[in-house]
Amino acid sequence: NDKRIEVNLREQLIPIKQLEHSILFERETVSLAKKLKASNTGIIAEHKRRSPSKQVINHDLNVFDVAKGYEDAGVCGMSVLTDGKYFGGSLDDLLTARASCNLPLLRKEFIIDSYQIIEAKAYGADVILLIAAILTKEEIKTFSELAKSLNLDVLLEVHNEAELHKSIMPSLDMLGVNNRNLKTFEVSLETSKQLSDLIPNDFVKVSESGISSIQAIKTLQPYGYKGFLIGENFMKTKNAGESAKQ
Ligand code: IGP
Repeated sequence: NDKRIEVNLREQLIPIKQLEHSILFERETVSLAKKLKASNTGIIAEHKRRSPSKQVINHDLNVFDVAKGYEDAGVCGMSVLTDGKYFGGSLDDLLTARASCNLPLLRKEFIIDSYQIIEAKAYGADVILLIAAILTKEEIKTFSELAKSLNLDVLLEVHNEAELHKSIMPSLDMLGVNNRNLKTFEVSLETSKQLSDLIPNDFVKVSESGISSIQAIKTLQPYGYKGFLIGENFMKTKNAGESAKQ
C-alpha cells in the first residue's frame, strides 16, 4: 500500500514497544473536548509555519514561545502541525510544545496508520485528528477506537455531508468542519453553518480554518459550535500568543 510506504520512508521508525515504554506515554492526557464544553470562547490555537495555500506564514516564531504565549492567552488547546512535507512541521515541534505548556495538544497530521497514533501519544499529544476525506469508514473506526483506548481525544474532520454521514460513530469526541475546500483552498464559513444541523449533539462541534475575528466566532456560536481552530491569523503576526488574547 503506497500510503504506508510514504510513512515508513519518512524517518527511522522507533519500534512500537519502545514508544509504549516512553515517559510521555505514561502521562495522563487532558481532554480538549471537555475544556471546549466548559469554555465561552473555545479557541484551539495552531502552530503553523507554512501551508500549501499560503506558502510562508511565519518561520521566525519558535514553538516553545508560541505554546507558552497561547497558554498565557487562555486558549483551550493547541494544534501542532507535525507534517513536514506540506507544513514544515515535525514531531520535534510537538515535543517542544509539550515541554512548554500544559494545554491539551492536538497532533495535526495526515493519519493513515495506527503507528502514528501511538507515536502521537509518545510525543505528548492529547488529541488526534482524523480526516474523513482520506480514510475509509473502517479506518476511522479502527483508528478512533485505538485512540480512545489510549485515552486520546479524537477530532474527526469533514468537508461535506457525504463525509459526515460516513463518519458518525461513538468513538469520536469532536466533529470538525473544515471551512477550507482542500481542492480550491477557498475558505467559507458557510460550510460550518450548512453542516451544523447534521452533526448530532453528542459531539463537540468545531469550526476549522479561515476564522479571523471574534465576530466570526460570535456568528458561529448560535450554530452550536464550541471549538474554533485558528492558525494563520495568530501565526502571521510577530507575537502569536499576544494575538490569541481575547
Ligand atoms: C487552521 P487557518 O485558516 O486558521 O490557518 O486554519 C486549521 O484549520 C488548518 O490548518 C487545517 C489543517 C487541516 C491543516 C485544518 N485541517 C488538515 C492540515 C491538515
